[in-house]
Amino acid sequence: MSNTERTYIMVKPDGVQRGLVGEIIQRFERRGFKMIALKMVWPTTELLEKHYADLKNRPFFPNLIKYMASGPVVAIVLEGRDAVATGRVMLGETDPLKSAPGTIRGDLCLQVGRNICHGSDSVQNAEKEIALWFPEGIVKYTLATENWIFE
Ligand code: IDP
Ligand code: MG
Repeated sequence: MSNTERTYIMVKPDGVQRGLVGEIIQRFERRGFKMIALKMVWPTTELLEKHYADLKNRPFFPNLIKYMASGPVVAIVLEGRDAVATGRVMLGETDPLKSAPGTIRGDLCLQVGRNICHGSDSVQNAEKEIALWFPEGIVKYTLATENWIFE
């Protein structure tokens, strides 16, 4: 399978509280992505500051960390064809109001500070995020449907 990538997807605290974990996972499963890591974690501010290190000089950074530390998140690693770029397309724009209907943010939320789900923006950042959130590693297995998803 060419262009196989891994991406880090995270249901944010608002997504968990609003009962959207199943809906979000289902969209990726039905698309054909293989889930190779999954856990619930209440992240520390230290972990979140590492995850969002690129944004530390932005005015919204303190609120972002507060929001992300306000409850448990669901951390997911997905594998599949062009997983990083396709994950971002399925997520929609950072601002839910600019997100097309049919995307996760375009269908399920309304405000940038409560945009329910994270997805890695590059293969390099995906690798960093997966190492940060899953130091224990991912699960290796064969997906029985692989030959029905890829020719
Ligand atoms: P992304 O999540 O679409 O990759 P980033 O620019 O990486 O967007 O920003 C990370 C997160 O920070 C966003 O998902 C959102 O929760 C929050 N954020 C980004 N821009 C703003 C803003 O202008 N106001 C409030 N929160 C923001
Ligand atoms: Mg980002």
